[in-house]
Formats: sequence, C-alpha cells, structure tokens
Amino acid sequence: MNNINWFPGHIAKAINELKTKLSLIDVVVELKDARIPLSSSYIELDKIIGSKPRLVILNKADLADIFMVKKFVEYFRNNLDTNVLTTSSHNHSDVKTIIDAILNLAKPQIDKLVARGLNPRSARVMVIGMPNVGKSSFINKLVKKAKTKIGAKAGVTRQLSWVRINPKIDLLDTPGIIPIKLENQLSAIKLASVNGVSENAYSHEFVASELLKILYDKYPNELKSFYNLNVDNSLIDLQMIAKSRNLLVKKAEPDIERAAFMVLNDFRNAKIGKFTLDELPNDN
Ligand SMILES: Nc1nc2c(ncn2[C@@H]2O[C@H](COP(=O)(O)OP(=O)(O)O)[C@@H](O)[C@H]2O)c(=O)[nH]1
Ligand SMILES: [Mg+2]
Repeated sequence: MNNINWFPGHIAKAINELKTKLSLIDVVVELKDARIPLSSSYIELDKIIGSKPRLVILNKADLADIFMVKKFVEYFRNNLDTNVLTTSSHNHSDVKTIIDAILNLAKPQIDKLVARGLNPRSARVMVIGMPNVGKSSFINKLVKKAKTKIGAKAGVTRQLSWVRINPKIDLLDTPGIIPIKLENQLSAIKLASVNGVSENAYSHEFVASELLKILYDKYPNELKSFYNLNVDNSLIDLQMIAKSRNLLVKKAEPDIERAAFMVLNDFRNAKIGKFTLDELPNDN
C-alpha cells in the first residue's frame, strides 16, 4: 500500500456539525500541530469561520523545531491577521496568556451586544482542530483551573455543555473536529507521521520510508547521529536503520517492519530531535 487511502468519509457531515456549533460561538480557538503548521490546517476553514475572531495556537510545541515554530507564528500573524500563540499540554503556565487573548478577541462582540441595548454576557468559545492535535488535552488544561461545569445553557443548546473557565468566558466542553484532506500525498505522509491519520489507512513501512526522506533532507545530522549511521550522499533507508539497530529476522535479514514502527515512534516522541516538517510558503 504505497499511498495513504483514507477517506474521512463524512466530511460534509463533519463540516455541517462544525458550522452548527460555530453559529453559537463568539471566538474560535484553532489548534494546529507545531510540527506541521500547514499540513494540519484545513484549507477551507477560513471560509467556514468567516469573520469570527480566531485565536490560532500551535500546539505540541514541545516536540517541534523552535526556530521554525517562531517563523510560522510570524507567518500566520501576517497572513491570518489574528493572534497566534504556541503551547504544549505540559505547559500550564501560559493559561493566563491564552485567557487574556480570548478576552481580547471577544470584547468587540460583547461590546456590540451592549451597544444594542442587550445585557453583556460571557463570551462563548470553542476549540477546533484536526484529529489528535491535542484538543481534549488543551480543553482539560483550561478547565482544570476553573472547574465550573455549567451544563446546558437555556435557549442556547440542548446537548452541548459548557464550562466557565473565566468569569467572562464559557468554553464548549467538546471540541470541533476539522476533517483532514489527504489529496496532497506529501501532506498526507506528514499527517500520518504525526499520528493524525487512522493507522489502518496506511502502511507503516511506506510512511516511515517517506518520513526518512523528509528528515534526511531537513535534519540529516540529527538523523545520522541518532541511528549511528555514517553515510555520505546516500539516502538513509529502513534497511540501514534495521541493521544499525540490529533488528533482524531469522538473525540475518533486516526487519523492515519493526524498523518502520521504531522510526515512527522515535519521530513521534521527538527522540531523534525536535522537528518541523512543513516549510514556509515562499521561503520567507
Ligand atoms: N508532547 C505532547 N503531546 C501532546 C500535546 N497535546 C496532546 N498531546 C498528546 O497527543 C495525543 C492526542 O491528544 P488529545 O488531546 O486526545 O487530542 P484530540 O484528539 O485533538 O482531542 C495524546 O496522546 C496527548 O497526550 C502536547 O502539547 N505535547
Ligand atoms: Mg479528543
């Protein structure tokens, strides 16, 4: 299986659900994966979100290339014209920064209600992002400090439940899932590499081999030194890694399958290094 065949199936349904929830929301918090800030973005999201205030957060920054993450923050600030922060689920010291950013983005909306003679109310916020980007962990982090379940809000939702994470912010306690599109094979490989694609949609061998090409191109020294390989002008493949790690079948043949699992795990746990796989558009 030399490509990634995953049809998220109900894309239209997912988008409709997202739109319904969005209609209740004042501020959208969109999580992207700091290792693939572009590949973890849904191209049509801008249209779906429209002019609603959006806070973009590059999550899993603890696993990513800090230098590239900084560049991507700048890039999104310029191109999305919105606030962009970085975080990781292990870092709980930035909750206040995140809350303040949400309050800032919500203020014009709430002020508008007041200007129309309505009572001010707390801002309604929702977290969205692709599968496995860290939405639940992020919500837990914000909720932990607050812990005021307020349940269903009369007139607003029946099934949806909200948590008051600040006197002025109610957070929808279930995130919105952004479907991923896998038409672009390179993005699909990167999504699979960060565990953003259902595992039965691809062969580990294929994804690990392609990931090695990307890593060899971007971080050759880290890759060679982690797997103790002294090679010049040649690609690093699973065969070489299996041999170097002594992963053998019948004591002689390199065990490609185990090597593939190992490489994916090493990458996902940032053992080889902290890497970002996407490139900035136009190399700026
Ligand atoms: N290293 C690291 N792991 C994270 C981070 N956020 C989430 N995870 C892990 O990523 C996986 C998916 O997280 P989850 O919150 O369930 O993602 P969701 O599918 O978007 O709700 C879990 O194994 C989390 O522990 C992060 O910032 N850094
Ligand atoms: Mg979740």
